[in-house]
Amino acid sequence: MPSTFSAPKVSAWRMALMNASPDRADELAKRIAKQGPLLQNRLYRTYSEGDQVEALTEQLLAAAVDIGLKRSQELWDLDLSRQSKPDWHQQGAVGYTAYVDHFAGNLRGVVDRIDYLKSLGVTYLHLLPFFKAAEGPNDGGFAVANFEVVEPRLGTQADLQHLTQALRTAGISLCSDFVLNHVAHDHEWAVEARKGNPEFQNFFCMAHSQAEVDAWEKNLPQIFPDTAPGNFTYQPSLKAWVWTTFYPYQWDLNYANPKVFLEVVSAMMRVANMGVEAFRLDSTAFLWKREGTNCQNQPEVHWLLQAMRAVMEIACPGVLLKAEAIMPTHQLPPYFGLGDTPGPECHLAYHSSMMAASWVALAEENVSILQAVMQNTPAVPKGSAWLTYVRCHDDIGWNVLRPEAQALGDVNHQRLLKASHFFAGIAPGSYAQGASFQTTDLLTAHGTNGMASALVGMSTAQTSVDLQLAVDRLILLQSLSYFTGGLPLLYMGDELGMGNTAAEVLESRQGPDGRELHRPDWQEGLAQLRTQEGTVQHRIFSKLQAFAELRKSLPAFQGDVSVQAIESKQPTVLALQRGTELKGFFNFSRQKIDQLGDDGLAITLKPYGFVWLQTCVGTPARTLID
Ligand code: OTU
Repeated sequence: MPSTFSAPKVSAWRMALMNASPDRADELAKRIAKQGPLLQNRLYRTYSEGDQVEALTEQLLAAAVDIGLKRSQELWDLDLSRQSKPDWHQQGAVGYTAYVDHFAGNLRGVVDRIDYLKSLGVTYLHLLPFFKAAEGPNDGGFAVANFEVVEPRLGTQADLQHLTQALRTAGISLCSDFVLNHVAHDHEWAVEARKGNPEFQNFFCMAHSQAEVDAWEKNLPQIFPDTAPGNFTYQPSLKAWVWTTFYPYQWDLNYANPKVFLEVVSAMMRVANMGVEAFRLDSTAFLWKREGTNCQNQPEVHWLLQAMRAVMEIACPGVLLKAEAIMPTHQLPPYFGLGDTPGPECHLAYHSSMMAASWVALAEENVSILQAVMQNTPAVPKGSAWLTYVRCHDDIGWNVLRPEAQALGDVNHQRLLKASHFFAGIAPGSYAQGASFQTTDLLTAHGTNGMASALVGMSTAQTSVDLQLAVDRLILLQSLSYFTGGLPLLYMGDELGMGNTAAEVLESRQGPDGRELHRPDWQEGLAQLRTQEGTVQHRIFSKLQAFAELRKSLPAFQGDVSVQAIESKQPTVLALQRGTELKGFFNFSRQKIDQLGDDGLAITLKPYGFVWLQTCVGTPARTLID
């Protein structure tokens, strides 16, 4: 296929700078001087062919300059202030994630919830995909038909603009998903491809024979083995199999074609100019396909993310990049630019292993896997931070824990299987009311669905003692997330102990996706209870408020301060050290633990209790919260 690239005769971005106001031109030129060589280097590593890389660099720089020049004065100034204070997002950050429709009906409704978010100390709001989604089933908006047009069901471009402004005034950054790996089958690129346009056919990954499909499949895992088996979908109009890692209507993009990278990054920058301050880079791990591998976490993924970061640093340096790579612990650090593919990469990354392991610890009343995960978690580079969470809109995936389980002697992942049965409520003695996800084979652990409150036993509690224990479990998990994270993220409803989606609502939802179980609609009644002392809602909500306050007030909670597992005398207790002055103890058992610790520390933890301590040399340890 002939390259669509050729280097322009006169550099477009140099021309643009010459015609721009001197202050912006100077600043953009400075940023290009700093980031340009890095950008070009990462593109060389990815695409190797010289001419092509030079042309691509030129076009990316032209796009970045264009965005920089068009940035509103407010956003331009924000960039400058964040450049001079790169740790702006590091202190006291608290995140919240929600579907726009379930949370507030539409984007305008979200504006009305800002005070509520502020009362929880939220500084970062991730709204699940709100750009135009595929007609029909669309994976909760993750099948994106247009990267830049707001989904009409949820509002207009003006509503988005208004929301970003209102959030910013309240000190909250809006995070938007940016689905990097695929587009919807009715995105114009896919439509053009189906019409026979070779330029757009080259935007997608395709196989041209069953044998080719089989050769790839040999090494590929399946994300939705029950509802979307396989990784390819035959397209009669193309006489080819389109690569579809997720659902058949989500077509994987071909990043081996530099045009794809250019188009995607350009669209992302235009969205940044709408006032979005952070991007959740969905399914980052899958962007590069390489024969003979599982096509995940390939080095090119990191070179491309670093190139993306460099472009964003030129156009809109105040914007954060967050990696969504639901991968085993040892695969995560490279998304911060650590390891064999070094360089500035994402500011934030989901710690999915810590999340899953904290649930295993609860099921087993044993912290060994969780402790191993913490031991395998390196300190993050300056300016970056782990995103910690208890639940999100997806299932809890157990397979990310295989390496730790295996290293502890669980070669067949029986412990993970047991945990998944426990939370599906099918293990004897289980208090949980979740459901297995993509697991028709009961002998494999894939994922578990359910709202946190249902998984900790709030919905099965028969007595006030049961309920108390269930709430304690929920608070324990949140206390770990808030203690450990640089950005702890709450999933809508968990701050109120909201239960699973009601059965009749589930029936009305489109598509057979089990994850709808934990996508309930907002319940105003529960929200009202949060201010009434003695209610479960008040207990949970006020605890979260207290966590947020502490995180704001102590420098040791800065996002890049390292957290380490320290010796714990009890197999049910996780002990952590944060920086030099904080310690946290988390009891995952229903037994009270007496006299934990040494060094003069005599700690008692109630069932599912925890404590955060401030320990300064020479003074007795001070309890911050328990
Ligand atoms: C992400 O998910 C999204 O969070 C899901 O909601 C989407 O369905 C998916 O991408 C496709 O866009 O592995 O790194 O429940 O954990 O699909 C990408 C399984 C992912 C998800 C998994 C995840």
